[in-house]
Amino acid sequence: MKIERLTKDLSLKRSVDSGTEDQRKAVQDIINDVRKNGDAAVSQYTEKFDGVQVKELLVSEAELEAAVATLPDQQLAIIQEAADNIRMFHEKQTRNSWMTTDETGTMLGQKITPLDAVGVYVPGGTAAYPSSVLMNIMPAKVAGVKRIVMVSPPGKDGSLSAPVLAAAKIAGVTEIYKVGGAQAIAALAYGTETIAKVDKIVGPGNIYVALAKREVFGDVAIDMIAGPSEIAVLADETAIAAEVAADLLSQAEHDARACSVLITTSPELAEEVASEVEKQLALLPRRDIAAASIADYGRIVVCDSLAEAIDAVNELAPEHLEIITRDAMEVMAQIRHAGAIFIGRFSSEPVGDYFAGPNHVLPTNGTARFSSPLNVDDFQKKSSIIMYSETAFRQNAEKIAAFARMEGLEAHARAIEARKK
Ligand code: HSO
Ligand code: ZN
Repeated sequence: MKIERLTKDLSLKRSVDSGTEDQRKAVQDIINDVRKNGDAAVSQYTEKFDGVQVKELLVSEAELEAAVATLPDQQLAIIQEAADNIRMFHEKQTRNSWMTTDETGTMLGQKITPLDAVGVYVPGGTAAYPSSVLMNIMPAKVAGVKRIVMVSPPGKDGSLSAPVLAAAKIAGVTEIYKVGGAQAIAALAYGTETIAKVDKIVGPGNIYVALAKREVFGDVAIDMIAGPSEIAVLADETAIAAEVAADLLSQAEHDARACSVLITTSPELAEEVASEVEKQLALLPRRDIAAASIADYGRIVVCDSLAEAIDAVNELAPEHLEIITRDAMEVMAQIRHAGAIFIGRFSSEPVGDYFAGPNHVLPTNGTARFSSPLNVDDFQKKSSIIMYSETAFRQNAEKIAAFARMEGLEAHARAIEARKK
């Protein structure tokens, strides 16, 4: 990994794939076809892209049970314990409806209502992570969403991965369909004979899925579109190089376009981490992916002071930030932009990816400047409640009518005056 001094404008390269014109066109065609031809179009695209004929889109209860039964008890127990931690954390986020009242008897408030139906996309192949299934379904569950629909592309044998199915069941999914790609997004957004439409679609996917989500946005809600994983480690000379290197590589193995950065006040640590990364990289099963990520997006930045390093992190607004320094809590207080902040050497990023409880669906590509981790609020909405008392009405009627006339809206003014007597 190359080591550099911090320059004034730390412009770190990150990867955004916004797709080609051809890809966009292909996605639009698929969506239109599914809207027009429903299940028939879905089956046809599944055969074309996934190379399999699926007779039943819906995963039956028996099929689900059978898949779960193939997992060792120990693995099920780990998924269950992670799910419990995630549930407990997200339960802290729930809001209550509220009402205020004043001396005139007027009541004002906010009513919280969960979304009726949510779709969760789960990618196929090696990116089918049971942890992400938990992270996407559990906040919806805690929010009180009644219908949670999971979709995922079937493998060549027409089945879905057993750990993914187990995680979905543990998280409390209500329906699972074997369909992926843009056709799955279209089915969720507009409905087919078998798949009833949902109100919001969440979950990561390939470029076709991302483009399809963009395309249906407005007809349904969508979550943020996630870019490749990112990790920044902010460390001083108290950090242990082998641990820092291992953490950088943990995200590099996700994707050749993942971005791993060390920002440090210690030139010695910088040297040691650079050589540790090389050493550990050679021993990783996914070394091809990790090596490409480190070569293209990996950086080690040396700063003159901790203050400078903190500024650099805020500028970067990373998805994940580890702070491994003296007085790490005080450093954390000065971080304004990061999706998730991991404090101290025992808070290695995979602790949060799998188990601690906070969500691992986080803002990437600098969007931590204005976005938050996936959370319970993403699955609820608010209605305002207004119950004006007669006293308040009579006190304010003239002002309200006058305001309406300021806007030239006479019917508004008369609606108020109709009740004045
Ligand atoms: N670090 C990834 C989430 C993940 N890690 C899933 C392992 N499995 C993006 O935040
Ligand atoms: Zn990860």
